[in-house]
Amino acid sequence: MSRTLYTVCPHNCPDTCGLQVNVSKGKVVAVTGQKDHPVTKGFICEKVRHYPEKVHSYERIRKPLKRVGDKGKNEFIEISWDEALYEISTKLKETHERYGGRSILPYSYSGTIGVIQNASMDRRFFNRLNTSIIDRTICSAAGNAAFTYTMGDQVGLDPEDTKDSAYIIIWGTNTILTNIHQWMYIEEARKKGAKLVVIDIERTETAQKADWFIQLLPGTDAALALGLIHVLMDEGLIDEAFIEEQTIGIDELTYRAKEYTPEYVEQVTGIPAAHIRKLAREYGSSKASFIRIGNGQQHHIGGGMSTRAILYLPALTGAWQYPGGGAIYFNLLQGKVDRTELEQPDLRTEKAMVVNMNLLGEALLEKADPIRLLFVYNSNPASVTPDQTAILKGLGREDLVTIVHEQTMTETAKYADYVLPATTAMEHTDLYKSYWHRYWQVGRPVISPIGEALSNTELFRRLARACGFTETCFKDTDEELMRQAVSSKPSEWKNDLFSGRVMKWDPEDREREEVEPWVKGTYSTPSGKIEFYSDKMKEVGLDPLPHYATVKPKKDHLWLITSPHRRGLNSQFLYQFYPEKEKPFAIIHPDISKRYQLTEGDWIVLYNNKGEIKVKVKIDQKVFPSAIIVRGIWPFKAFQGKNMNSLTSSQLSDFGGGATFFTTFVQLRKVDN
Ligand SMILES: Nc1nc2c(c(=O)[nH]1)N[C@H]1C(S)=C(S)[C@@H](COP(=O)(O)OP(=O)(O)OC[C@H]3O[C@@H](n4cnc5c(=O)[nH]c(N)nc54)[C@H](O)[C@@H]3O)O[C@H]1N2
Ligand SMILES: Nc1nc2c(c(=O)[nH]1)N[C@H]1C(S)=C(S)[C@@H](COP(=O)(O)OP(=O)(O)OC[C@H]3O[C@@H](n4cnc5c(=O)[nH]c(N)nc54)[C@H](O)[C@@H]3O)O[C@H]1N2
Ligand code: SF4
Ligand SMILES: [Mo]
Repeated sequence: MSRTLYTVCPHNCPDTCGLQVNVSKGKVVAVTGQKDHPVTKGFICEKVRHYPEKVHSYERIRKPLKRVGDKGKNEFIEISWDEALYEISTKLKETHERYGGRSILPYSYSGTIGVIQNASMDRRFFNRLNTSIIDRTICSAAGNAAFTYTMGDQVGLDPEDTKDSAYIIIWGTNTILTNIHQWMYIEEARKKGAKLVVIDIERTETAQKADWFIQLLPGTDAALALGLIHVLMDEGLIDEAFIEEQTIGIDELTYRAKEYTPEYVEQVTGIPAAHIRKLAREYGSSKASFIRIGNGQQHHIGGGMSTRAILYLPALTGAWQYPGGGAIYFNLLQGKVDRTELEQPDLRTEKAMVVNMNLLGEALLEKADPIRLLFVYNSNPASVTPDQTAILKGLGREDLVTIVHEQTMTETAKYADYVLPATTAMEHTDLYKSYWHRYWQVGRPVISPIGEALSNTELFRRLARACGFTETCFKDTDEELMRQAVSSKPSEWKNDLFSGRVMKWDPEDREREEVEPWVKGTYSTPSGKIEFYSDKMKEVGLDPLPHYATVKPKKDHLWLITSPHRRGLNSQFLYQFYPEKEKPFAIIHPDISKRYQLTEGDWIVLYNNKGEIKVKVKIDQKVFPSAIIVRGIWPFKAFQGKNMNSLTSSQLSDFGGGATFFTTFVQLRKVDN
């Protein structure tokens, strides 16, 4: 007999699904979608249906481990938690005393995006130690900055409204893979007659299902958006009243957009001018038009400007005013978490040194003011961060103390001095809030921790005690932390939430104007309006208007696009369940296979000034001829002791300090097996 329990998917995925978990004899035996969750509706992705194997995998770390072999060699002995806490707290205190808090770098990101396990007790702990902090730029920093400059915040539609959208553009996202429930709303809208356009460099699973697939050259989205703006203006397809009331800078924008004629944009993007005109006309003549802005167009050097230019489209047509009209990128504004109480920034008494997380390799190799202790949790930087060779070199430093809190022996954990066992969402408590839909939910453990695993909050509570921190905030329980995260919300709403209900924020529209600023037309930009022209950008030395900046591969160089894999979730899952069947491969266009005399199944080496990697070839028309696609962030055993992030660019985006994984260029040569 199994019991049916409920919790929430913790992964960095917009859908934040409610999960139905069957538990028998203390083990998770099946995971499916929660049927009465208004967005999940009983359906989840294939990855998480594999949770029983993931949670109970023999690969789970069960006890604290201490390194006995060389760094990176995966040689450890088991120690007790008492020993681990004593030794680690001693190292933290010693490092702090000798070199100052700035020599300690905590590195965490999105292993779980649950509110308290992602950021609460850990932040308090590191604030108290005055450590350095990371700038959290690896995912959407450039796009977020574009939203802030343009609309004042990360605003967006309620995805439930997109079932009423009349014209839909999926722009640089592979929605069927990366946001499956958005796809379900789009299907509903299409049944009611909506047209779907997909703009991508690859004819992806999502593109194949579109009414119209528009393929463009990588990194040219800003030019396309400006071309559409040009046509919308030229043909009077803009909403003058909305622009007058809710925006500033239309004259400057008009002047800028003049340069982007469809003929010029054709040369840049490879999209025929007639198609650019047609797209603008269709988009502009539909009121409730919706753009799902993806991260693919953003993970480029021009990612800030391209996101900003795309975001102008619903402001020009006034689409925001209509149910199902507008855009969604990362919906971060809705139902804010009370962060100050959770993270206690006042515990910090010194200004923190900030390290851009995309430049971790550089930071670890910095000699002048070195990082002496690295504390990794909730992330796998050796695998997911660009400039992998530098990171591995940094992690190999004999004088660096590395502590990793993890569920399994990741590429990062192999380099640790101490590896501490971490619980999964099945074993700990958390409060969940999506960055796409508007529902909140509490997840409580459905099984006991595997081995001696501890949650993030419990680890930092215990470390605080071991360090002798006496502030009462280090004693807060998970229940207290969750309540602090929503302290400003009404009690009846909270009572329902903590009793286990799936709760929408906000059913009574208490925050509507703030979450949907177009309702009243007041934005949190300096002018209070949508800023087509931004003085703030000018002040910091940026172009106050959007533009397209050329990035072209040199002769014989090809774009390398390492987009997400269906069976992976960033560095998790891939290779775990089908290690024999599942191998990475490089998808190339027939033009490239001809040029290099390659046939399907041949081996090639991809190389650039950062390194080289051997990979098997697949030939497919669906790729842009000048791009190679290798999907997924693979464990190193799938290649030769590294993965594609040993080739990806560590240059930062035009603004926001963002990652530019997809503006990577490689050359290729054929090799024997
Ligand atoms: N080449 C390339 N690289 C990329 C990307 C790409 O498209 N291409 N995408 C980038 C993007 S968008 C992102 S967001 C980043 C994501 O990078 P990460 O945030 O590092 O992503 P994950 O691999 O999901 O999670 C990291 C680790 O967290 C651990 N973990 C899970 N839950 C917990 C927990 O409760 N406690 C602790 N202590 N650990 C836990 C998991 O076991 C996993 O090893 O990767 C980036 N890297
Ligand atoms: N299955 C699965 N789901 C995931 C993840 C995963 O690893 N696996 N990761 C999660 C995370 S952290 C994130 S941030 C999201 C990301 O999910 P999305 O927002 O979908 O972004 P990406 O998948 O990075 O890229 C989407 C598409 O952009 C295309 N692309 C690349 N360059 C360009 C370009 O220059 N222009 C245009 N128009 N398109 C381009 C790629 O071909 C790809 O199809 O997905 C989340 N969901
Ligand atoms: S990974 Fe995404 S789609 Fe899959 S169960 Fe989790 S939230 Fe849902
Ligand atoms: Mo991400």
